[in-house]
Amino acid sequence: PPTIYRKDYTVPAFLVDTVEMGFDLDPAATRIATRIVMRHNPDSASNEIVLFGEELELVQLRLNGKQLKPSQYQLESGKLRIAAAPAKVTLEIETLTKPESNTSLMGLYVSNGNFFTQCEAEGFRKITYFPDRPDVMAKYTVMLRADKKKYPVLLSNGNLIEEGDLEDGRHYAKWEDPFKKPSYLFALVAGNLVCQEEKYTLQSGREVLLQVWVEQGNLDKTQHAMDSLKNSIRWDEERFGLELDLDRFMIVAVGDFNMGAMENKGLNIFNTKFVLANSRIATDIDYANIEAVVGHEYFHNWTGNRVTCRDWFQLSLKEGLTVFRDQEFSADMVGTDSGRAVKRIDDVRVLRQAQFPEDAGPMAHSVRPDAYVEINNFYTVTIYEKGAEVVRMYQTLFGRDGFRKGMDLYFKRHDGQAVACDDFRAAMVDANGRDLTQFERWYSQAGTPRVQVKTQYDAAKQTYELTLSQTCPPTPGQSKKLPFHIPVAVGLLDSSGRDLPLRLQGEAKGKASGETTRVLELTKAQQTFRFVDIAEQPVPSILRNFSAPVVLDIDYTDAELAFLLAHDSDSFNRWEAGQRLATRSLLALTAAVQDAAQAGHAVTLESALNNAASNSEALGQAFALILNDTTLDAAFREQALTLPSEALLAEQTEVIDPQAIHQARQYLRSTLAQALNADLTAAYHANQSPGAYSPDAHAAGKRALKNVALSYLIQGDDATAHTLAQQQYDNANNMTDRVAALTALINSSAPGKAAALEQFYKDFENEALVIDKWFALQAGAHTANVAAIRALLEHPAFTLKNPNRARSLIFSFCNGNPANFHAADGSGYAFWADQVIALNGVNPQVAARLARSLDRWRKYAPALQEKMRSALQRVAAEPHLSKDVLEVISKALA
Ligand code: B3K
Ligand code: ZN
Repeated sequence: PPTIYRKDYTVPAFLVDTVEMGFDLDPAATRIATRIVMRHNPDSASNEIVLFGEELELVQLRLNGKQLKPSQYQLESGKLRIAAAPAKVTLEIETLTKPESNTSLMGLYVSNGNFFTQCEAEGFRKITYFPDRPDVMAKYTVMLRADKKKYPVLLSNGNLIEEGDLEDGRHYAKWEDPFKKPSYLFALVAGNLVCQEEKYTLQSGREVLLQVWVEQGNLDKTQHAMDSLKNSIRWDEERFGLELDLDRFMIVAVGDFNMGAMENKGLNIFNTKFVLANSRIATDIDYANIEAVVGHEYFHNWTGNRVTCRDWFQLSLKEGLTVFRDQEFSADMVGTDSGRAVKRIDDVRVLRQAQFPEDAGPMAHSVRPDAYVEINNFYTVTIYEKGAEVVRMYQTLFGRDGFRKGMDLYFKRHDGQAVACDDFRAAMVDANGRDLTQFERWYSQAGTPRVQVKTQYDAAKQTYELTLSQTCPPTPGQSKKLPFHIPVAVGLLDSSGRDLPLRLQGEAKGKASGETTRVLELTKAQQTFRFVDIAEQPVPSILRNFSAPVVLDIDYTDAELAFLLAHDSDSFNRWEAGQRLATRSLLALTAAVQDAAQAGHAVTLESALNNAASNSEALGQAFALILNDTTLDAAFREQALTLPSEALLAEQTEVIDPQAIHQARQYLRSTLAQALNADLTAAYHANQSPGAYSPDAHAAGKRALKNVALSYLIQGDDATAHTLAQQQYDNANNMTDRVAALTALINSSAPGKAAALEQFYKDFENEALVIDKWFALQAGAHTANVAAIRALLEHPAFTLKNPNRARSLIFSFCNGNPANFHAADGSGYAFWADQVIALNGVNPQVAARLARSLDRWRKYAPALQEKMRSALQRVAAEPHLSKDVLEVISKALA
């Protein structure tokens, strides 16, 4: 398949003014009549019309009223070309599609008997022939016709302007979207659905209609999504002055969906996972995710829809920005400083655990990529999460007000346009009067920069020097990197743990000087910053609030880390200090496990671990201080007590040894559980949240702390812990506690674990999202081996066709259970290859995601590498590979 390059971008030869569509909906064969009014683009030298179309039957093609003969156009490899077209063109196209056999879930498809569409990135071309590219924006009118009994609800973008009955039990609805949009934002929904609706008054006084559409029987699970939508609308008005531009805003939930949700204009389509919630089926994390995703899709209405992308290389223009906006929204919804820090910690965990490895692997790409084979493979953590970090850096550099000025200018200049990442940067720069030429490298260079810190205190001169240097490893296609523009937020703590006022040499007293957190701008390979009037040797707190997406190398003593964990005023770095301390232990323990394995005696392992655990006592004391500090929010304490994940540790070792990492982490967890048993038990009981369930941050934080305590206590695998977990399971009045208890049980030898698992299934058999959890829990269990996962594949409730279900079992195992997935005999890889191949035939996008599980294969020991390579080669040798899977596999093997 061909590679598409950013440098090859050319403007469209024809622009579209209006699109009128008529759908005769039928699952076996849907007929679509489209009228496209186009005119030549004066900026283009070409007069050839290029339309894209895939998996379509072309029934009719008329140009300006005349039917085109096959000799008058060219139809090959997904493109329909009409050469030497006149300046004004009306095309009338009739196509046929088969929605019920569309398992790719792109274009028009059927899910549980209802019709849905997904058009981003290139799904519209599976509906009709069209200039399906985001820089072609047009006004749409859509007529839907279908059987009234089977499909009583007919929805599309914009406003409903007409509806009525037809012959033969059919009916129609006509929708008009008043805003120009690219084809990827087109949507329709038809089916037997019900909605919760509410009238909502905007700050301007205008009234709008809000609806959340679901299948019958799910109306008891829509309130949280509705509340999240209203909060999103209000937040965007308050924080960015952006108002909902439509009279009607709809969210529709669908059970079969490739991604989280989709921001179609006025008709957002959501994975049920990010809509449906009540205390019975959803965990606190589900509630938080729903709020974030509802916010994200709503915020796209301005950042994505009103201003969209010129081409798909600019994807982060809308995604990075919109993720940043949803992160800020979620943080503001909690409201407290500590709540903001907890949200920041969660976001940084994702970045480090998923994006840093991507940046270091075969699929590494910059935030604005230069090339792709399949654009759907580039909806990545780099585009989304690193993109959000890049946007956040503008705010760190310019402040909230400066950032807002930049946003205002961006909309003033580009409303209604399809633009590029450079246009966003230009708006930020022009609104703030700063030169950010070098900052562009965040968009063009892939790879995670490393920043090294050296410090020097001069007691006589009372100066403190920070020398920061930066490097960035090579990535595919980019062997040399130029220095980045890196905002480094720093603070200095005195010996009592208080922040020192900071003044840089050469600065006058007053103004910025005296502040306790300063943002240093590292722009060269190496730079020294000298603070003056520093009366004593301070402890530095660097990269506060994670001010840039970099790896920070700094030599702290254990004592300094414990000091920062106890005192840093920056909650993020306080947490970070604890993580560094724990990582140090865990890496030493991992090495000890490996040494012992080489020596080859079980006895050696015990003693090796005990020796390597020498600093775990200090860690235990530091953790106890946090655990028992009731002035800290429970949510923050939970974050601090959670050890770095196995995936995160893996990235920090030279050669990944998944079993050694797992053993080391389990050993440290057990050691801590033993040392802190009394404190953990006390915290467990002190953080019950009796009474009616509420997903608010305070109550959720208490549950999180209680449940992390339980997860430590179960390490002992004794009767007391078993009883605690069993009682929590039996008495749980919400899914958070139930899942936590079940997780504890299945990772223990508790006598009731099999019964609990069975009961859970019976209790929630009719709740697909809970059955997903049931599969995921088992796939992630410490004891889950390949044979157990293969057995679950045969379970009657399992199907590859539903992405959530496939992810719950297969992805949870391949990505979330490293010690078992990387079994020495290679059985995990054989399983992986089988599933990639099977999914490739069903749903290429989902298959390609799974294909990425072996991205980091070169970082493992030679014996495992060999087995991974042959699994990759087996997939590569399959005939009929989709270009999605082909791109991922060939990059991995390159
Ligand atoms: N923009 C969609 C993603 C579409 C995925 C296409 N494969 C969801 C989002 O980011 O809001
Ligand atoms: Zn998005």
